[in-house]
Amino acid sequence: MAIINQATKELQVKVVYYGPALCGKTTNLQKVHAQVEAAPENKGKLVSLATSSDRTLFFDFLPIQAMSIKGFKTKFQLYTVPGQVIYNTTRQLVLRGVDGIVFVADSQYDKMAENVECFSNLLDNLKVLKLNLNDIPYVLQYNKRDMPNAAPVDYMEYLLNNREVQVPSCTACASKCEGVFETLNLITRLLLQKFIAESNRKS
Ligand SMILES: Nc1nc2c(ncn2[C@@H]2O[C@H](COP(=O)(O)OP(=O)(O)OP(=O)(O)O)[C@@H](O)[C@H]2O)c(=O)[nH]1
Ligand SMILES: [Mg+2]
Repeated sequence: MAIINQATKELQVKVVYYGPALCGKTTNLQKVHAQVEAAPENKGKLVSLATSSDRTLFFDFLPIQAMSIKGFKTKFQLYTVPGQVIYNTTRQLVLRGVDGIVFVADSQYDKMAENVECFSNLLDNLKVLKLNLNDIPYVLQYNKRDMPNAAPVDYMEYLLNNREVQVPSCTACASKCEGVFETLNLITRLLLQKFIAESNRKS
């Protein structure tokens, strides 16, 4: 449910980075923030709520201003959920009103079970919110490609990108800022396509 403000001609979109513990969600936002900060027209501040030794306990939030489209100024709000299983209620809270999802998977072989479990947890949490992933644009990021025990991309596609419609995916090494903006571009493109299709249908 993107917020469209006809008066101010603004489109506000909420993107949630979802994935298992320590897969690199917060790192993605930190890298985006570092670039956004360097651009003077952008005043987005990264807010990390309640972290303890680098673990997200509530969520991170980063607002960024994107391009104008069809006369609308688009504002993206990027959120991360806490990956730790005990914070599931918080994950549901952060997912409320989500427009697009980036599922960040950890490429290390020994994290595959956690990736798969987390993806099914995402479906469960959406169901609790009466949402369906079929209606929500989402992309997959295979992060930590630099790790020596990284699983082949094909295998990760087989495990995680196996729904009726395959979605865009990309590899990343978020800590080196590789793949971070590619991922953001993928989800942005899907969301803007949806917005344009919907506004064409209405007009
Ligand atoms: N080697 C490697 N390390 C990474 C990469 N991306 C992130 N990390 C590291 O992984 C650790 C966890 O990253 P975070 O971004 O805090 O993970 P998170 O998904 O936000 O974790 P939670 O908040 O607990 O859910 C940090 O030490 C990062 O520096 C990567 O691509 N490669
Ligand atoms: Mg985090």
